[in-house]
Amino acid sequence: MGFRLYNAPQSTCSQRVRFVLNAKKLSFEEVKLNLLEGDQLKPDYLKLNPNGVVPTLEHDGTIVTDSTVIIEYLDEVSSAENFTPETPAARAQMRALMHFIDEMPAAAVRVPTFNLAFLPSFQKMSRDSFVAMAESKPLRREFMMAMGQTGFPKAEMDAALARLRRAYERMDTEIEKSGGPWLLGKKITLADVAVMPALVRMNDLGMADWQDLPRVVTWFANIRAQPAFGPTYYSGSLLSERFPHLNDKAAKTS
Ligand SMILES: N[C@@H](CCC(=O)N[C@@H](CS)C(=O)NCC(=O)O)C(=O)O
Repeated sequence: MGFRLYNAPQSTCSQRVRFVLNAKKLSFEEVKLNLLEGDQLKPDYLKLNPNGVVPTLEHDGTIVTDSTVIIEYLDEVSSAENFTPETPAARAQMRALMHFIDEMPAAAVRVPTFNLAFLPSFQKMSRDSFVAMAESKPLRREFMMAMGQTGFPKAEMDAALARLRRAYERMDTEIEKSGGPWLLGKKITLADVAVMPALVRMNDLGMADWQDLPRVVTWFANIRAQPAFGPTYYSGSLLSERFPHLNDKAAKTS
């Protein structure tokens, strides 16, 4: 089996896929795209992924897009280190959580990410180049225009942080209900993998707002201790490594 992953080191969606590939010990060719330079919007890449985003997986000629779809695909084609529960009821519960994760923390995390890390690059652009860049994005045009070159306003940043906080509280409730240590109980599932990058990102930004939720604190320590974590977050995968100005911000919580 030949796997080729088009992705970006710091992309949270890419990190989900790298984690599953690494956990399953599937070797893959990694094609790194520079998102700030617009590699994801080049015609050849848009043929693979018309949304103009990473990640995209190529597997023996089959193209799979969207990180949650890709990690489910990988779990279907490789039985090593299974991440999907056995019963239809538990699988439904996992997928429902993955939808919640995509709608809440995975979407909300883009606001602090853009405001704190990417904005300085966008501020250096002329208005015309910024608008042209935003308009060239099939999926994120409106998001980019809403942010503009001054960043999301405080109210929007606060709302995103509140949505993230509600997601940590939901994680806490799920872990309590399942008996933990993972979201669905004793075994790590794709739901844990799906939410992982949002927490890693917020921790990297010095905004790990779950310290009063001990179940989530333990969950975070557990996922970071997984053998697949190190190879997934290889050097250069954290935003603070690429944008050193982030290190001037609040001290890291953990
Ligand atoms: N639902 C998609 C979202 C993919 C996505 O938003 N990718 C971001 C990086 S995490 C991206 O490529 N952004 C490039 C851009 O906004 O131009 C998935 O989960 O794969």
